[in-house]
Amino acid sequence: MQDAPRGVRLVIAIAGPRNAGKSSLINAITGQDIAIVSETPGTTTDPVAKPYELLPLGPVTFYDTAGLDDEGELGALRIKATRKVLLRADLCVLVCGEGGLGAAEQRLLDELKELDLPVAVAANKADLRPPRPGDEEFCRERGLPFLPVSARTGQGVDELKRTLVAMAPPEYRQEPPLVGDCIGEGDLVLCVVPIDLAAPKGRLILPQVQVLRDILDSDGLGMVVKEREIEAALAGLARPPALVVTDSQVVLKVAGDVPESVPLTTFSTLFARYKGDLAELAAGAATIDRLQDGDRVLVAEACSHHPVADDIGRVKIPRWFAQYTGKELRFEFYAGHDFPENLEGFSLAVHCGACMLNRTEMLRRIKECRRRGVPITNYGVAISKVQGLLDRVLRPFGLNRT
Ligand SMILES: Nc1nc2c(ncn2[C@@H]2O[C@H](COP(=O)(O)OP(=O)(O)OP(=O)(O)O)[C@@H](O)[C@H]2O)c(=O)[nH]1
Ligand SMILES: [Mg+2]
Repeated sequence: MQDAPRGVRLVIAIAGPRNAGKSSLINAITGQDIAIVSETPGTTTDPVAKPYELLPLGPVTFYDTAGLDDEGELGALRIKATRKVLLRADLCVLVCGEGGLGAAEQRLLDELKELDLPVAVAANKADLRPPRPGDEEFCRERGLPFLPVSARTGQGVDELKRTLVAMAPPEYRQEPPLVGDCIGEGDLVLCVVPIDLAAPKGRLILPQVQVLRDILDSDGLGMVVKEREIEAALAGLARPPALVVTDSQVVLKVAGDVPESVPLTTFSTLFARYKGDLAELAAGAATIDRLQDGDRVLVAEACSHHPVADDIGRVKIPRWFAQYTGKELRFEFYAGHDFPENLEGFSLAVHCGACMLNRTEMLRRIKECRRRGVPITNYGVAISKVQGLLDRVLRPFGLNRT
């Protein structure tokens, strides 16, 4: 747990006035006596990091901090250190004790909201007296979670943990499964991998390898064929595969060869779910139906590779889009780590499969598109859409979603 890279650990800052019970609350959350507690205000003087496994989220770091109402010259320095922790945190819990939310705490809450920092208010010492209705109302008006808790009795602590998990930015929630949730032990998955000009010499590409590995991790049976061998492969099987996963570029042919009763999806659809947000990318693909003559479509790739003759992003996508929509679209190609500045002018962004990006980065791009009002989809989902097969390749997840 201690080995999780810093970047993937969610940082949760615990702040509030002295003696509110910040250190006690960290102990109550973690179920350990790791933070020093005393009835003397000003016990915690420096920010202290406490690693913890907050399930189902994963590794997090709680920061215990000095009271925000500390006094004197040293107090001012401590407050400064606490604020620094707050500014770098992913989430914040404002703990208040007997005094409830004072003017200083109210100001801080407004400031944190301004900074877009998700914050929950823990009204601690609920065993001594009920929280003040005015405090709850203050939080409700601002859409902030307000939880009566007691570090002493444990009241409300589980609810606080659940709230923190729900508040975490989506990229910190546990990785969704790749394919394992769609198959059971002993199930056969038929993978269709075309070996064409774009295929690298002597190896499979990373998404194919990852899917095969996930099948093995799930105690499934993986079988790999080229698109020409599907019929022969199916004919030789004693029972139909539990799932067929194909490269999107040949999805039309594969859909013809695989009976409707056999679940079919594409590597890109699996990765849209695993690396991004399948619902959002599918909604983005649906906007292809609304494209008009002259609309600008951004084709974005995470890494720059030398384009080959039938390059998927530069050649095949524009051709398939033109055939499907019958419109004169203007495609612009972009490779690199950031989206272009003037993203607003695009009617749609079509992103590559993001095999070189991690989930956090891909979700950041999806978020950026959403904030700037540009629908986004990815290569594979878009290809299934323009081949008329989007519903079919999404179906396995509808059936297996719990
Ligand atoms: N009754 C009751 N007492 C509590 C509760 N939580 C903390 N206390 C007591 O409040 C006092 C202060 O607790 P701490 O956890 O040290 O408070 P803190 O916010 O970390 O204080 P500083 O580090 O001094 O800023 C201690 O005497 C705790 O035992 C609670 O839920 N109920
Ligand atoms: Mg303390």
